[in-house]
Amino acid sequence: MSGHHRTEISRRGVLKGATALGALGLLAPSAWVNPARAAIADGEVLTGSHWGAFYAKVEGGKWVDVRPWEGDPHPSHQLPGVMDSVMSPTRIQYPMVRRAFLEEGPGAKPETRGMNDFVRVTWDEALELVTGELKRVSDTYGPTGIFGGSYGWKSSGKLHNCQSLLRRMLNVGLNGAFVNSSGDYSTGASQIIMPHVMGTLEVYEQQTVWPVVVESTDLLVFWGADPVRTNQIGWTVADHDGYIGLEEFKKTGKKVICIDPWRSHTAKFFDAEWIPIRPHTDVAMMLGIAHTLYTEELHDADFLDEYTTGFDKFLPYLLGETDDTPKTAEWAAEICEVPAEKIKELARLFQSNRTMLSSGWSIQRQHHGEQSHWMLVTLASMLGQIGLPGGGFGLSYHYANGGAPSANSIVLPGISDGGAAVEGAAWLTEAGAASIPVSRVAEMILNPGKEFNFNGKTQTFPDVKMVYWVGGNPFAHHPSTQELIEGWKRLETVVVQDFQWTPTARMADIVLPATSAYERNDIENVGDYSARAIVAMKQVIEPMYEARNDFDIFADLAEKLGARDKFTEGKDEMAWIKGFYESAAEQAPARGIEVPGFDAFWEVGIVEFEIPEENKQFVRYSDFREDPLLEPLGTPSGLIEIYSKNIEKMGYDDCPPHPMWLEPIERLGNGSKFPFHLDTAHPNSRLHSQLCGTKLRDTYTVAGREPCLINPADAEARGIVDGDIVRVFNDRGAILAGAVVTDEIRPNVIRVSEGGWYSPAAGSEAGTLCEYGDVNMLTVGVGTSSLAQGNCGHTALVDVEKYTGEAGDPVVFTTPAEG
Ligand code: PGD
Repeated sequence: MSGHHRTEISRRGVLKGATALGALGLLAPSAWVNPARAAIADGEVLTGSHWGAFYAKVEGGKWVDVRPWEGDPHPSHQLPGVMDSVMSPTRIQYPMVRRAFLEEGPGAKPETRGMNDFVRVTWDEALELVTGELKRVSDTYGPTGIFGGSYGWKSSGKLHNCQSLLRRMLNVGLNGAFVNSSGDYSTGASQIIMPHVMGTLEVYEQQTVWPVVVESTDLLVFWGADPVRTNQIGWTVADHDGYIGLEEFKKTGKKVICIDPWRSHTAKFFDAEWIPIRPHTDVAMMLGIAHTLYTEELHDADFLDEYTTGFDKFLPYLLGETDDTPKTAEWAAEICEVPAEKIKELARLFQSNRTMLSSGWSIQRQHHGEQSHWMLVTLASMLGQIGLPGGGFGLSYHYANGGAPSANSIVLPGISDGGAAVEGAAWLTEAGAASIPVSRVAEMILNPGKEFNFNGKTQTFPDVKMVYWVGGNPFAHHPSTQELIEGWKRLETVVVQDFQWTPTARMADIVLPATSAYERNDIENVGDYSARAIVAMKQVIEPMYEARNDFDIFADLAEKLGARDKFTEGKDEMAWIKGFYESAAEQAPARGIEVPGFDAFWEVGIVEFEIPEENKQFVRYSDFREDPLLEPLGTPSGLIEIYSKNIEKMGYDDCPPHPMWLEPIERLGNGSKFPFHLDTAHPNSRLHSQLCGTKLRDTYTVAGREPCLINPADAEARGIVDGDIVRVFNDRGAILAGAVVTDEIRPNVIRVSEGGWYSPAAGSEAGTLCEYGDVNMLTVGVGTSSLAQGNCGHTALVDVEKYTGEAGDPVVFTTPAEG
């Protein structure tokens, strides 16, 4: 495998902004190159992925090597796994149908889902079956019988967005008669509470850029954030420019603090001060800091006056006037296990330095997660540095390279879900049943007709009988796998379309093999925040086995539903891609840049854009700070809402109108019989569950299982040594994992990354012991609160013991038997 070394950014030999046209002028006018011919020619093909842009080396029609794009300042070590995912044994090769479903009909023997007993069928048979089920379920159960709100990280690319394509097919083919979903599993709580507090989603917004942080921030705090690990991936094609900022900041030698139960990659990278907080107690710690600031008169009263509303309503709570509990550093220390003196020291340190509080999303992906970022904003408001260079707070430095300065670029549109064209869709939405907050999927299937609250509205769960999942892996991502297993039993039909035999595919009735992103053509922006290039995601190899593009599968289904033309709009793959590029190119004159024509762009494969100097100076909320009247926030008051009248009106017990410490359903130190908190943060060598089926797994598994980090004191007390197979369990379920004994994790916390594929023992019914390490066997299924109904993927107390029973090889990494 060649070159995963770092590449100097100055070595970029690629076209830049306005110079692009000139350089292209030197090229001979390009005739249209048949993408299939390009794909099978030997040589290197430039393409893009969540892990970055890279060259795929092709020999004799086979993909044999991978090399990062030279414009990538910090290539991900996961690229070899990306290549392997295309040919791994976990590849879905043919359309398959669960035997009992095929032989006995929809809904037959649901307990055999997950037992890997499939029958191979032809594409024709498979598509007939799917169309038949779409019609039958919709005719029998009406417009809310089918769930098409399928969620997941899919692959990059503006055309082959399988989730939009699924909904497009349901919109044009069934006139929108399906249940959709809103929100995501990443920021379920924050993306609902932040608009009430800051007037924006906040979590997906550009941050004060790294050059400003490097220059002006004195103290950089990572509060439950690990950008060195998590910036490997992006939603579009990762640029990795955030690493330039991290490295520049490191060179300054300025102070970095990591508040985290684990000594993270970032803590090690900076040799930061590590504050090993007890999980789920961050709000208490923030309150302790806030109380110190107030009582020591270190808070910025002028900032609170001018830029916020409701501090006066929050203060009596902080001081304990409303509940007889002053939120002192000592009170906080009891809860969070950070010494009171340290909490006070932090208050003084934050106040006396230009401090950037950079938070990740784990502290909101938990029960009552809404409070965490609300309290962080309140704390930052008391410090009064929001809108100053290098001060305030940031909720996206750890994601997709937030804080990397933005280029003066054009932005691509993508395939639409076709919803706008659906006649009669309005009545569905009005019925309030057409969409659910995404992480309520198991609750929905199990509780048709049940009322639930969501951000001020009361809605009713529909009665879903058929699920169609693409581009996601709920049997890895959904907290409380058991609830999903129970829910699945209520379903008559499950269709899964993927290129990997994921646990979700194994739980399906009809499995359709999709192409991977490297067996088709597409186009994508590079850099979610920097948007510094557009890359042609050229097809690397011909589709393997019988895999077909999601676009073609859905076009065929639309045809069978009488709506092919509405689905394709008469355009094929390359016509769509060209259309997206040309529509983006229309933005160029207004931005004062020139871009090559489509054919020239496709030939070269990438176009890069300049980053203007002023974008290297961007300070989030500086406009608001300069003039809060002319540049108000999008909140009802135009100010930062420490107290929200809108939330007050909703009257939720589990989300009061100002930030509060609310006991989570489970946490350490609150009388549970389970002595460990399970930290389920994102993996270092996977993207959620993607690449779990590849050779990359061999680089991190322990005894063939997902690693389980455990503190030496805890391990010793249980007779566990490094390399042991351990059983992690609670009343909800049990998983096997491989012990890694390390003092990089604090006592009473163990860490198993999310995204491990769920693997019940061979031939056993789903819901039993998972032999690999799907943490969601152990997490709670409740929503964060009535406000956001986000997922609580980090909420789980467990016990752990040395495992002495039979431990089979996880069956999930083999190809299911074919009848
Ligand atoms: P992925 O592994 O990315 O996980 O959950 P998500 O379902 O997004 O799944 C994507 C699937 O899409 C893979 O099976 C892949 O093979 C398939 N796929 C990729 N490309 C294509 C394509 O072109 N066509 C088709 N048909 N399929 C394709 C992630 C979710 O997990 C997220 S975003 C978060 S933030 C949550 N994190 C946690 C957590 O921290 N802790 C816990 N306990 N649980 C979590 N769950 C959530």
